[in-house]
Amino acid sequence: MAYTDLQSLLREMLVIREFEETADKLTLRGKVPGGMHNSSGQEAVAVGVMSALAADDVIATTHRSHHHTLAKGFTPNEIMAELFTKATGVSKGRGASMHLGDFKRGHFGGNGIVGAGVGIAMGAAMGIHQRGDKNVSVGFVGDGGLNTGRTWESLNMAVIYKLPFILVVDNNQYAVETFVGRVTGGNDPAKRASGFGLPSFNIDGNDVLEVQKYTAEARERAVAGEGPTFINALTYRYNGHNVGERGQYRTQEEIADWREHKDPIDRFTAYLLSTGDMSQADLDSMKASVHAEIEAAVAFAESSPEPDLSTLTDGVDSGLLGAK
Ligand SMILES: Cc1ncc(C[n+]2csc(CCOP(=O)(O)OP(=O)(O)O)c2C)c(N)n1
Ligand SMILES: [Mg+2]
Repeated sequence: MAYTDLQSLLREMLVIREFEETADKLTLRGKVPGGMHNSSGQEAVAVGVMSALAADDVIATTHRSHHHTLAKGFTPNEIMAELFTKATGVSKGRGASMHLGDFKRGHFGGNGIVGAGVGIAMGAAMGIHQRGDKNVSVGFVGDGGLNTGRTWESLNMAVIYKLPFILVVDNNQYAVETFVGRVTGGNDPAKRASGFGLPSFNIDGNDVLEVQKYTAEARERAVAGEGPTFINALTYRYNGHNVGERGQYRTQEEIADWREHKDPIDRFTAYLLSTGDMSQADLDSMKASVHAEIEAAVAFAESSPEPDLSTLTDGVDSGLLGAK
């Protein structure tokens, strides 16, 4: 089935949700070495941002990066295989869940250092600026990373050099067990950012079209030489911080409220059905094709070979993620 642009946004969010819930179960069964951070609930941030970017724009992300990486156009096969640390994985089985990326496809990696993606993305924006390319670089950070020095040092650099940079806070409201409101002075991220002298917005991160709109406008400003934008996208993480963490620091009522009333996929599905952009039959066939795609990714990962030990140091000297 061919999908319209709007339908494709929904399909990508469904892919992410099913990928994450499947990978979560496989992690509990011991198939994913090192565990993983589930992004269920945060799909609209990833899909909204990425749908407003050009294919050769750059992103750098965090430890919670499957949704960003899938939305950037990487396949469930190569990401699932990486989670299984197989040779066919996007980082050739050497990176696992937190180190997905490929410089050649504009993905400068996830990593385990909270806030580091912002600095990396700002550096990439500096490169784009110096070459005079008409691209943009997006740095993702969590609400926890909103309180690290590097985030603001990077933003300051981006402002003074007018870099083509977008800082996106994937604000799921918790840093492990800590609620954002308890640790964020001023409790208004956009107001804090605006003090650095750039357009700054708090937006609904569970509304995929709102995220797309703000990102598209930020991109337009960036490629026109007008500098960076700060976007704080409010969303919610449904599962524990990482697989196996039970989340006793928040109430079941709070989780149920977000799942039942604010879910980004349910909201967008209802919108598409109500406007006639999609029929129930289209939705059913889309869900079936997503299910088949994720099942195939698991089979691909299961049947892929382990990395060959003799290739262990290949590409290390070049420092490139995904280097041959
Ligand atoms: C510099 C640094 N400090 C602390 C940690 C430990 N740590 C790992 S994830 C995390 C919470 C991050 O929260 P947030 O930025 O909101 O991202 P989320 O997990 O919600 O996606 C912390 C404190 C770390 N990995 N790196
Ligand atoms: Mg968080």
